[in-house]
Amino acid sequence: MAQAPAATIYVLNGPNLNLLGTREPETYGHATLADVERLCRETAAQFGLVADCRQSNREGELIDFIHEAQAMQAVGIIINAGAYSHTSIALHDALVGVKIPAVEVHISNIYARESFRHHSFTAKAAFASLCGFGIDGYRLAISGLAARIGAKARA
Ligand code: CA2
Repeated sequence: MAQAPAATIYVLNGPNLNLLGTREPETYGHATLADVERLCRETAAQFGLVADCRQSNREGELIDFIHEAQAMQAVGIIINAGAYSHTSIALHDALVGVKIPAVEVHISNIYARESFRHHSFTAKAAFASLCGFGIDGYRLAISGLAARIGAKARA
C-alpha cells in the first residue's frame, strides 16, 4: 500500500552558525553545523518526520525559508536565528504570519551572557524556547515539537 509522504519540519539556523565547531568551543561546543543537522534529521526520523535543514547569514533569506515552510506545508519549525533573534522584528513577523508551530533554540544560555542577548523577538513568535543545552537543545526541541503536533515516537 502506498504511504503518505512524511511530514516535514524546517530546521533554520541563522548568521554565523555555519562557524560552529571552528571557534569559541567554550561557548558553543565542538560540534559542527553538519553534526547539528545530522542530529536533527535523526531525531525527526524517530518521530516519522523529515527535517529540512537550512542555514543562512542573511535575514531576508531566513524569512524566505519561513515562507517556503508554509508553501511546502511544513508541520513545524525549529529556529536558531542567532543574533537576529535579538534584533529582528521581521523574523518575528514572518513566524507569526505563517502560523506554523515553532520552537526557538539557542545553544548557549543567553540569560547568562551579555544583557543584549536577554531579549528575543523570535521567542515571542514561538510556542517554546530552549537555551543552554548545547546542541542537545535541537533534539529536545524536536521532541517537544513532535509532542505538540501529535507525532508519535516510532518503535
Ligand atoms: O547560543 C546560540 O545559539 C546563539 O543563537 C548563537 C549566536 C548568538 O548571537 C546568540 O546570542 C546565541 C551566535 C552564533 C555564532 O556562532 C559561532 C560559532 C562558532 C564560532 C563563532 C560563532
